[in-house]
Amino acid sequence: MEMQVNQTLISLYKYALKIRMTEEEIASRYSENKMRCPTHLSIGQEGVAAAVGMALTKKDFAVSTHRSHAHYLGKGGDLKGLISELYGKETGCSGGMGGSMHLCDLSCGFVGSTAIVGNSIPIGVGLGLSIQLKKLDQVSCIFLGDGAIEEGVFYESLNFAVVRKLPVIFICENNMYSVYSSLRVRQPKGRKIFEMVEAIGANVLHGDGNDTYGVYEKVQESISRIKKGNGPEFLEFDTYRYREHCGPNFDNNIGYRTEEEYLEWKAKDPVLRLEYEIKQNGLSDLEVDSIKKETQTEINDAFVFAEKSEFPDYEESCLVEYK
Ligand SMILES: Cc1ncc(C[n+]2csc(CCOP(=O)(O)OP(=O)(O)O)c2C)c(N)n1
Ligand SMILES: [Mg+2]
Repeated sequence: MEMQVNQTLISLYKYALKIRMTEEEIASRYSENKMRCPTHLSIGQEGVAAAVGMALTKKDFAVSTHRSHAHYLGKGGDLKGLISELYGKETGCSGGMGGSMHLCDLSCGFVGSTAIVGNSIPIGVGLGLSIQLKKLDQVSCIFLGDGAIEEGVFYESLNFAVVRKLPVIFICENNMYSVYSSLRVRQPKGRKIFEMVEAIGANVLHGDGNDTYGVYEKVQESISRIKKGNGPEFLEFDTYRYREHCGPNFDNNIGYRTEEEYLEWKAKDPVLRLEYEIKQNGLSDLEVDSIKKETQTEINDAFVFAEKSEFPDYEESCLVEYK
């Protein structure tokens, strides 16, 4: 009997792999100095972005943070638009004037990302309010990190979303760090983020962010509860970034975290786990290799496109004229 191949698992793998390979390519070309914007990579954290992106529909809204390439691509954001944006070209998703931290693709509901930690949270809640007022069958998704929990605006926005029962899904990627500071020195000992949020009145879930299929199932269940009018949900997923906070390098040598911790997380790699799972599901090595080749071709094309594109018009890009 032919094995039933789980198409969802394959799609999750394709999304996660595309995010991983795109960011590996960015990292390997970064020193060419053609991408001149600060760049926060999600390598190691792809599972959540792939799963949430797949569980959302194109009509659903999403807003994100400084670390947003993965969220943008997971939601279906245009790859050429992303790479051109990093190159500062006019074909970039923000016209080449935003850079890595200001991504946007309205054609798939990715409303925007911003560099100010916590800044996009009230925007996502406002989008939720607009959905409720217009009685639309959509949700608004807010990606945030564990560091954004320390911003006052998080509490105001969450409180409002709870009181108004807004169709908002908060996705908190807990990678345990805010730049070089671990959670231990930033938040009270023993206090779990999701438990604290539950006390504020949202429905909460907590899970392994590197179990992509598990994240997908949790997000789907959550969205269906939100669409019944039950109010916002807050999902916290544990995960880990492999590289430095900002930039393409590794920085475990500078002392804020240990090589052992990094290796422990690497052993739980979300992309490799998906690859293992699809092979268990019946995909051959050859089929997996061809997915990788196709993905690399798409990425190479996007870089060629970006390099060939023009920079934005100087006059137009100078919004303020200094005399
Ligand atoms: C309001 C504000 N404060 C500080 C910063 C500097 N900053 C940029 S990213 C970052 C870390 C945020 O950590 P987290 O939310 O956990 O996201 P992660 O980088 O781990 O993905 C900080 C403090 C900022 N951009 N905005
Ligand atoms: Mg963090």
